[in-house]
Amino acid sequence: MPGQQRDTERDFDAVIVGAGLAGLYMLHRLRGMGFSTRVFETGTAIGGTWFWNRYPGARCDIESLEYSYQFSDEIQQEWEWTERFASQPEILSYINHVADRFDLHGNIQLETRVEQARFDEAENRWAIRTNAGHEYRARFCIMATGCLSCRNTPDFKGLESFQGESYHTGDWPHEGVDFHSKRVGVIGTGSSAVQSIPIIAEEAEHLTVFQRTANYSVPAQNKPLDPAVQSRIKADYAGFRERNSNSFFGTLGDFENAGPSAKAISPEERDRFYEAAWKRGGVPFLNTFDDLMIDKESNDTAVDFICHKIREIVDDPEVAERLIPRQTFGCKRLCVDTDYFSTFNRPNVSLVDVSENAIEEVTPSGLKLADGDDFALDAIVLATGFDAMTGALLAIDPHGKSGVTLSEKWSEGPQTYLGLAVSGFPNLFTITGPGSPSVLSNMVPSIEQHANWIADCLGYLHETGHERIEATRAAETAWVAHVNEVANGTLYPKCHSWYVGTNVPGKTRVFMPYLGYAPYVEKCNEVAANGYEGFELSR
Ligand code: NA7
Repeated sequence: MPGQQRDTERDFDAVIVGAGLAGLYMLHRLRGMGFSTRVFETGTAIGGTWFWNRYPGARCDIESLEYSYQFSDEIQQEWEWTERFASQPEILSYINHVADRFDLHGNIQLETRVEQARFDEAENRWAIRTNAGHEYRARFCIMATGCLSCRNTPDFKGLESFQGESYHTGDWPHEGVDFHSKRVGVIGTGSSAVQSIPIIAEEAEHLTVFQRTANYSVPAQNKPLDPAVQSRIKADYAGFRERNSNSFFGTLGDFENAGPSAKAISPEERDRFYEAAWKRGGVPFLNTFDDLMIDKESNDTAVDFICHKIREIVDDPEVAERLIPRQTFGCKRLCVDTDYFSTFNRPNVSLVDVSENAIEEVTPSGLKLADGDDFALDAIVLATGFDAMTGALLAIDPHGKSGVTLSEKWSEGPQTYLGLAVSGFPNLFTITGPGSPSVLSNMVPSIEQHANWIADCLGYLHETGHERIEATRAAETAWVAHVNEVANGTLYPKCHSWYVGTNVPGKTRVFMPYLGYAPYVEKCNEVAANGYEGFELSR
């Protein structure tokens, strides 16, 4: 606890794993409370997601004025966003600006991967081992490892034998990649692919897109941020934040609710609302009607609208049919694009369906499909996503009480209390862990809410003379059941997606995020107000 005597280079009140938006703010909070804190970060610099994902076109799909910290009104007021949806370089500059302003760098150890974390029951401390073989100790271990940070690279036969260049969108070279006069293959059609394909297509001699599942995408309608809009929001930033945080997803965006049900109005009127949402752009399209993610028939009306758009945009009817998604709208993360579908009208772009005819192997000169078709390529882009929500946590191999590992505990899917703590793993916290709104909310406010909750909790433990906190098994079981019950009342868990872990072979199918930001925050506040209900506190 603050002020205790110990080896200040190896022994801390708290260790934070990860120096992205979560780790940085957590550090700021704890340091401000007098806790000795060390952040370990694998990367050569801070920024997390926005450090690694530098692929062409990488951009946030939440509006800039919302996707930012609110803990400092000074930063809120002085930082000028230039676009409606900020690009990766702009977000990374913002993160560095915040870290410089609050002088955070001194407590961050870069190029250090945490390889194991073990709870020492006798001492009530975590022993944290890094890739350099060093061991650090801390009363509290806080995972700020990100929900989409553990890359999913399919186990393609022969990948190592490829003579050209290969890249994963989540580990893009800092110096950029020149695709001019290259035959490029992009594998995947999720958000990373949808953002990068139109830009790679402009450079490449030829681009082949290998699509396993066609995805819904709506236009971003990104544009320079109108200074008048920015000033208006800044004039009442607190009110703006408040309105967002009271909403179901913790973000409102530019959006007009057209009513409780897509079925309640005439098809013509409905399409007028969809058309307006399409023109406004962005993920809020999903919220046009309240029942889009609850009622399959209503959902189908959005499907019809978007499929009609795809057929309208794409010239070749056969290509258009291949681009038409077959799954429930929105149950895979909705993509937000700039010119994605129209890119398939370019003469140098082709679309290959690998849903039935899978990629069999990577050869020294390209890709081969199951039916023997092969494609000569100079570069392969793996836009194949992440082992979402649990991958980065499990990679740290946490060992809790009695040496039980997190992978043993989560063999049937993640079990957490509030997505913040795990029974059997005292003094361990997970920022935006599975079972919290996380990826189904605006990540930055969710991060701040978790970091504030954890900081307050640590302050409470200190003041009340407790050294240890652990979620009870009963509270955890009830929470996991509640997360599932809420999700099962919707269409979200209905298809194959990283929300349910089915993108990673062998991963147990469980819906991982919690649906409902505002009710979730209320629950967390209640738990704290009731003396950390559902947790066991001890000396
Ligand atoms: P996603 O959304 O998980 O997309 C990955 C894509 O890669 C998706 O189209 C996958 O098809 C495809 N994929 C994965 N493995 C294979 C194999 N073996 N063969 C062919 N295709 C494959 O990841 P993103 O990086 O685009 O986006 C992640 C999130 O980051 C995004 O939602 C935003 O929140 C930010 P599948 O659909 O599984 O059939």
